[in-house]
Amino acid sequence: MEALGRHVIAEFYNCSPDKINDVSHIEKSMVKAAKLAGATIINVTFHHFSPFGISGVVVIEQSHLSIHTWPEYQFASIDLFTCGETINPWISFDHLKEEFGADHISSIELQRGQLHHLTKIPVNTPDVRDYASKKNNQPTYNRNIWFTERNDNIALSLRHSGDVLFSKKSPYQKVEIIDTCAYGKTLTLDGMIMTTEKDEYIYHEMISHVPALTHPDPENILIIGGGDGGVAREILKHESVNQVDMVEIDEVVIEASKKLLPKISSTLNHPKLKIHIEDGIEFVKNSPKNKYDIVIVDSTDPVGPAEGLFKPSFYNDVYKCLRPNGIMVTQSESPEFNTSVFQEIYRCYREIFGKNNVHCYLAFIPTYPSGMWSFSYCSKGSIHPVNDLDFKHASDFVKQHKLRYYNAEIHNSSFILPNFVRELLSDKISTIKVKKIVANC
Ligand code: SPD
Repeated sequence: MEALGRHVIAEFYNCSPDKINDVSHIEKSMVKAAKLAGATIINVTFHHFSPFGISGVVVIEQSHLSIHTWPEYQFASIDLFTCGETINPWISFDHLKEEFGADHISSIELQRGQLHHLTKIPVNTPDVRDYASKKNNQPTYNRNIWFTERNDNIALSLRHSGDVLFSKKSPYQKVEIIDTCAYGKTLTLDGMIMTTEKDEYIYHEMISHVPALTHPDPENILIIGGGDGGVAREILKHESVNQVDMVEIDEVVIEASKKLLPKISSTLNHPKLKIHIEDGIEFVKNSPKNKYDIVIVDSTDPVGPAEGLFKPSFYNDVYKCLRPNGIMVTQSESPEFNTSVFQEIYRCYREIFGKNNVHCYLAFIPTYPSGMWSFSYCSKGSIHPVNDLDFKHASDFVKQHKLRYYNAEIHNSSFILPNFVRELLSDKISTIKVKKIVANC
């Protein structure tokens, strides 16, 4: 041997985009490829980036097998470095070509640590070796698989089991449920976290009870989106509620939640709940005027099917279908993460509902980007979200239903905003200025 190791770097072209964007498939294929080549696996770590791209490495006793994928280019770059003479990299690459549906590959091979340039010195570590070999005679490895939701500058990662529990491409989006180590089962849509078993109550309690406990008699409720069932579950706790219309465009979301998120979807068969599988924009356009006491917009982020739910024409129609003292509450993204959408949407609400009838409130949701999430409370009549809270009634309600985040004190304090959020909502600061502040990288 003239070198310490062989490093084969391979380019995989025209891969199946779905296969090279599936972290579980990639991890399994890479582990098998390493084993087929004769390697002993020490550890694996794989990251799935939202919306696409996977990076990962299989650490083997003889060095490593690593990958980075670009599904949008149908391209994967893979390299295998081995210092073991028995390892055959071509067996690994043949297997991966097949698994990723690549139509061809190209490669180069480098000699690493060419002996001509090296001088060996004696290193005596017999005790350490003996100890290590006694401990490690049964090589095992841990799966270390990560889901990452990111934009250009911020990312949030959750470690998960690697086995996707539910995965379906609906006509609108990719619906998946993964099993995360820290937050339990997690619903993602097109790679964005929608809800997790562990922290879902924060969002669902705050988006539902803030309007329902300030409206004197909420009877007719409209939920736009909300297919996982979390908002319906909370709103149906209010005895005055007679009917809830829930308009979800994507029935696969409902299917996934019913199958795997039983606590969140627990009231999806409730007799007071009517589910409409259709576009919320059209539904609201065609709704009778003055019909609803409360409209809750539980949308996804403003990309894909939810884009239209962030447009003025939709909110004009919501305004019309509210009763004279009706309330609309929406999830209005993160002031920290989605700053321009946040500002834009507030400007729009103010134009429709009037400057003094739009109020922002916040909750802390660990699994949403930045952790700080905003909701907006828009009143068609004169109901005020803090002045009109019946504190005693709210506190009794909290006790009766054993709520876990919402309480009457939080209700009031959630409308007290940090200075930077106040500034974002003040007339003085423009979106352009905000963009400049954050464009330093
Ligand atoms: N970035 C996440 C925004 C998600 C808003 N909707 C969540 C749906 C939970 N019912």
